[in-house]
Parts: sequence; C-alpha cells; structure tokens
Amino acid sequence: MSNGSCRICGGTVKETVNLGRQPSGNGFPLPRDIEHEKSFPLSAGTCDSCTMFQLLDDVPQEAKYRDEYPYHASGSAVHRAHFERNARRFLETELTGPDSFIVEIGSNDGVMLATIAQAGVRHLGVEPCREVADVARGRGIRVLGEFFDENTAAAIRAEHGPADMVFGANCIAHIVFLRRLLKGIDTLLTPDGVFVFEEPYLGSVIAQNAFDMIYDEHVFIFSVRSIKAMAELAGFELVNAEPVSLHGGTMRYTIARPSRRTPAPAVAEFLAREREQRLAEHGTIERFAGAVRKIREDLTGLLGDLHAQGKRVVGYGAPAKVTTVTNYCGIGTELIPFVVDSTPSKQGRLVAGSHIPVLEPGAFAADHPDYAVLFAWNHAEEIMAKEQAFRERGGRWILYVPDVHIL
Ligand code: JHZ
Ligand code: ZN
Repeated sequence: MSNGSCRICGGTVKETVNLGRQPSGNGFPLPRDIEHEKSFPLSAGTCDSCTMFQLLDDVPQEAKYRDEYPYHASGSAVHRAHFERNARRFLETELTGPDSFIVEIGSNDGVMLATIAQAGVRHLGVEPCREVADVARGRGIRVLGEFFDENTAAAIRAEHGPADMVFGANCIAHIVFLRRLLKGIDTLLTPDGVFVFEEPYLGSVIAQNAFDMIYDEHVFIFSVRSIKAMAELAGFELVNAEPVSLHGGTMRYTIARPSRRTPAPAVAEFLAREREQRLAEHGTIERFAGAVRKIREDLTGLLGDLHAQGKRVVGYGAPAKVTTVTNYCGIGTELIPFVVDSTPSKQGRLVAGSHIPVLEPGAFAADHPDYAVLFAWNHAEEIMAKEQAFRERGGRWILYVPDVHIL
C-alpha cells in the first residue's frame, strides 16, 4: 500500500482499496486490438485533509475519452425520463430569463440538452467524444468538441456571454484537473449562476459494497463533505445536495458564489449523516475493502460450482462496471462465455482485460441460460421487466452487490 497526493487540496491520500492492474473501464476493444491493450494500477482511498475519495493513479485522458467512447447516456428509458425531468426543472427555475444560457459539461448524446433545445433555450454542450457528440448534434443540439477547462470556459464566454447555469452528470467526477474545471466555472457563470452536477455518491457505494463503481474514469467518488470542502477551496459555496436514485445512488450538488443563495437544510443534514456513518474515516473504507474481497471469493466460488454442475451462466449488461468485476475476480470466458448489452457500439467488442464477448440481447433471449450475472444491477427493474421470459422459464439472476445472492 502506498500513499498519494490529493488532487483537490494537496493532502495525503491513503491507499485503502486495491483492485489490482486493470484496463480502461469503457475500453471495450475489438478482438483484433487486444494485443495493444494497456492496463493501469487501480487503487483508491480518501484524503486525510479534505476527505475526497480518489484513485491513486491517473490514466491518460485521451486513452479514456476517445472519438468512439461507447457509453450512450440515452440507453435506458429510466435515464431518459430522469434527464428530461432535470431539464424541465432547470427551465422552470434557473433558465427563466429572456435570453438564458446553459452549458453542459460532458453532454454525451444529448440526453438532457434535447429538452432544452426543444424549448428553444440557448445552450452549449461540451463533449470531446465525437460519436456521442454527433448523435447530440443530430438532435439539433449545439456541441463544442473539447474538454472543459478554464481556457474553453473563457472561449465560450467570449463567444456566447456568461452562463446562468452549468450542468454536468456522471462526468465531473471523471475530471483529474477538477481545480481547473472550477476556475472555468468561475470564469463562465453569471454572479448569480449555479453549477449543478450529479455524480455517484460515496455513501451509496460504501453502503452497497459497489466496488465496481471504481474504475479509471471515476477519478473521484464524491461525498457532501468532500464537495463542500472543494467548493470552498475554489471560492464557491455548496447550497444544495439532493439524492437521485440513478447508478445505484447518486447525489446532485448545487454550488453558487458565496452568500448568493440560502443553503438548503439538506446540506447540513447530509453532513451530519455522513459524520454518523463515519464516511470520511479510513476504517470505513477498510471495512468496505474487506467486504469487496469477500464478494470476490463468493462470486468466483459460486460461478466455479455452477460450472462444475454443468450450468450455463452468461452476463447481462456491459456497463463499465463489468470491466472492474471480471478483472478483479479473474472471471473470463470459461465461466461467462458472453455478456449481452443493448448498446450497438459495444456489440461485437470484448470486455477489456477479461475479453468476454459483448453480444446483442437477442443472444440471451434466443437461448436462455440457467443463470445470468446482472452486471447492470443499477438497471435491475428495467431489465428484469424486459426479460420476464427468462425467469418464467426457470432462469435465475445472480447479483453481487451488496453481497453475492441469487434472485
Ligand atoms: P450503466 C456509466 O457507467 C457511464 P456504466 C459513466 N462512465 C459513469 O460515470 C457512470 O455511468 C456513472 C446496458 N443496458 O448505465 C446499457 C442493457 O443492455 O450502468 C449499458 O451499456 N439493457 C459515464 O457503464 C449498460 O447496460 C437495458 O435494458 O456503469 C448500463 O450501463 C438497460 C437499461 C441497459 O453505466
Ligand atoms: Zn484533499
């Protein structure tokens, strides 16, 4: 175990969870490209000073956010409905002026901005991954194909004027140079503007032993306490924290310039709850690391037993999480011959590192296996509703969070 330096405050980050060497979570290489696959150390811990949970090592940004970045945020009906609700709320609260302007960092395929664009409100997505950005453009959304930092922010302000609101979902915690991003927010926001972002919540990750939320893209996993510290270091104030049910537990944070907004009671409430849960303490993360080792033992034990009994087991969903789980547990095609996923850009590719093929969901429906490991466990309801025939024919789901169990 080794220590690192906090990307937010310069404090000491103590390595507490070590998931070994891993490829990039959303790598999904083509079979012909696996010989060029790279791997990186994947370990994490919290900062002694500001409490930010973070990875110890960096994976180069360009290795992760390529033109053909495979994740499409519109791939789930539940997610589409959620982001449309977000957009409607923003239109009713922050974007009510005659010429309001919203910028979204990491706008992906336009899942949120589509509603803003339809309402005719000025907007700009900032998205470096070309294929998803093109999908958004095809929906009538303006997108700048860049990474967001203080320079991009200055260029956007020069061209479009200040933004009433900046939004980001499932991407702010990806940004190694978060302090530069916050400088950009400072450059871009109007005096009363807000930066709203929703990201996987450390409290939920720990409560559910969701170790598969740890992969190269998730440089940080935020808590209310660490975001409050980060906001203050950057000259902002945390004014709201709202839980969101996506991705197994997400928190939506609102930060504003100091004394411009009255902080919602939820901020103090979550801070108190995190203190009670000892979320910032190394001991808590050490217990989590122990639970994760037990999940590995139980899952490989169960899959090994089923294999010995001649049962057919496949995987359902190819989220980035499948990369962490299969590589950490050493699960390959001998135990899981394939996984299915509805995202066309992942089909025909392999899970990075473990090289399990990703097929289209028809491969599951055509010949139901005895068991399916639900790697997209955060979409359990939507997927189980869609795949009722599997259960009806006696198929069983295997889940591995918060512990290994069969449904
Ligand atoms: P899903 C994403 O991670 C992406 P991932 C990102 N890296 C991030 O930060 C986190 O979220 C928070 C498929 N699926 O949403 C679609 C079906 O096959 O859990 C997806 O490939 N059938 C930005 O990758 C995958 O499952 C279905 O019916 O962990 C789910 O990926 C449904 C609903 C989904 O995100
Ligand atoms: Zn720190």
